Amino acid sequence: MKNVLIIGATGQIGSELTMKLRREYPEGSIVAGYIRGAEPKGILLESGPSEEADVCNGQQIAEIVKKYHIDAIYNLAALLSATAEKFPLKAWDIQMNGLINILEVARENGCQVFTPSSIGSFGPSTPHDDTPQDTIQRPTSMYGVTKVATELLSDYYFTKYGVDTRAVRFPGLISYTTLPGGGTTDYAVEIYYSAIKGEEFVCPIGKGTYMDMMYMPDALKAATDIMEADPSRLIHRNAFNVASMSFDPEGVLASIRKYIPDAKMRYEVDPVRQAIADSWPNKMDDSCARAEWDWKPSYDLDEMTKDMIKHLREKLL
Ligand code: AKB
Repeated sequence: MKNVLIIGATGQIGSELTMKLRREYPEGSIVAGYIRGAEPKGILLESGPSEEADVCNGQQIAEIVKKYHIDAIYNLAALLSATAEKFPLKAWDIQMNGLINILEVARENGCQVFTPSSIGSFGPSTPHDDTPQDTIQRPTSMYGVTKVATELLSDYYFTKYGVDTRAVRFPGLISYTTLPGGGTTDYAVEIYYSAIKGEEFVCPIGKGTYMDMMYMPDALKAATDIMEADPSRLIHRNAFNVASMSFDPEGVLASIRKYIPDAKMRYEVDPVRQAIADSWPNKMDDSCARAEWDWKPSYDLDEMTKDMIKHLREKLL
């Protein structure tokens, strides 16, 4: 994999994935794809090519793929779960019509494609503990509906046309570089910012609500390792459960208090986010990813907290 197009390169995952790929493939073109109003800035702009790449504009994507001889596309364009509940048609348009544009371009140009799925692809009837790789997927949110359809459509393009589609089901992702926006798991990032600023955190997710979470370096490793995995070992493709930690708001607060003892939190539960969180797994079983492409995370909750606090202190204080 040498020439890569990242669609959504200025978002939470894209901003860090683009930089990682540029470090790992200095000889290739790692193109930062953005939409108008979310242009790359600073090091992201200066360290490599960038192009306007609207997932809903198949022609625009095809031109970029041809111009840079793109081998792989990371399709990270999505409205996250809480925002998708507000704008379900827009979420459908970006996540489904956008995806089919990408898959068609990939089919015509021989590209590999990564379109992430999520813990959001599961629903209330899914087993919530040790959620298996292959299990019931009947989500009740628009985000979840699009994520299940993403998995199916990506598998379809692989079996029908041989497009090399691969993906993981991301947990809530925690990072200090770019804030997420509109997700159910965003609280697990925001609580760190509040603690560093000495502000009381108002938590929109209720006590005892466990969800899978992951630190960004592990998420980026999952995204690149699955794309480089030996295809002869892959029994699954779209998409693998990947897990590293599971906690509720009390758990992350307790971890932060090991470093910032006076960190404060109170609850003001948002019913929309809470309903989504309640329908998602408490903790996924990722043994297929471990067996088929040697997935292994590096960070647990306390290791992540230590690193987050160190970097956020440098960034914010
Ligand atoms: C969200 O909360 O919507 C996302 C996700 C888990 O996919 N972070």
